[in-house]
Amino acid sequence: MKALLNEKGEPYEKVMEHDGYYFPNNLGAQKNVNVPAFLAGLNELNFRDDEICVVSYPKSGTHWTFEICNMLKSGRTEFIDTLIPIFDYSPKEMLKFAQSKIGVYTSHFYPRHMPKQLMKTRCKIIHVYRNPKDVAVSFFNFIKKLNYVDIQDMSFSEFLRHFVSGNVHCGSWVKWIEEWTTFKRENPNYPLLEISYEEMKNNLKESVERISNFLGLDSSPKLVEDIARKCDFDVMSAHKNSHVPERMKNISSLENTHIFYRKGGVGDWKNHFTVAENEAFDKSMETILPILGLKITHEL
Ligand code: PPS
Repeated sequence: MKALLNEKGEPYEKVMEHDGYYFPNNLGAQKNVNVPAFLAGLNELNFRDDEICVVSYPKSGTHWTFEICNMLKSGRTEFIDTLIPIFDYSPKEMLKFAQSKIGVYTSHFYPRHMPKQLMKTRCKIIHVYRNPKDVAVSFFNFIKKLNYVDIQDMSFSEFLRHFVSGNVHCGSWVKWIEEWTTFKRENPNYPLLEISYEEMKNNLKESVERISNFLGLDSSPKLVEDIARKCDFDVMSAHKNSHVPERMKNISSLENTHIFYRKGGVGDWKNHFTVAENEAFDKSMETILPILGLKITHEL
């Protein structure tokens, strides 16, 4: 167990440090879990090769991409109204339910922490990524809503410093992206699609089509169009806010709000970063972004 400290030296969130990664303290919806034993438990799960996993650094479009994949796979434009299956947080019974009914998962893990059988079976992986400035803003606003994180008095400026140095759960954005881009480079034949939040925002229909093609599904143009319409932020967030899962109460005291849906746009960082912070952030990323090899878009 490790406490992430704020700039006054006080703990603001508890994480589990293991193998170079900050796992959440509520792995599998349980407290103080032994991380190696938890990962070994995930390694016992078996997967079919038509199953899919969306991997992402937090706040990059996980829920959005999950719903799209589920609709494409099922051929029906129905949302999943429970908390989505995620290897990091879902209780075992939820993952088992997902295995029997859905076959689409999500995760914020590094490649080496993913369930071994999923990788061995070569389940399709979709890596959704988002520009780090909007990720930082979304992350900050999200964890303010969590009842187990104590950042009510923290400014965005302070949070940004923690985000940049990797003093947040799941660690540094750069390191996370590096881990997955390295995996892709070293495993060029692994079925993995990289898609950006901004690309989806810019043209959702085309993005749904791209995901469908990658999954090898022969989706009709009507299905693709219906999914794009249904997963538009306004439509999707309105549905989610009127179907708040019961288990949300375990993580947030906000009532009648689906805390995973906020503004759903590109460029909200402009309302949070000062000019100086923006310049410093750009400078710190100057040499790193080209090495990561992903097209990062900060505005549309
Ligand atoms: S999490 O907690 O890591 O799983 O969060 P994640 O789902 O990755 O990201 C949450 C952000 O995605 C936005 N979102 C959407 N944007 C556009 N269209 C749709 N349909 C959509 N659904 C979710 C959500 O609002 C969060 O971003 P912010 O910027 O905070 O609004």
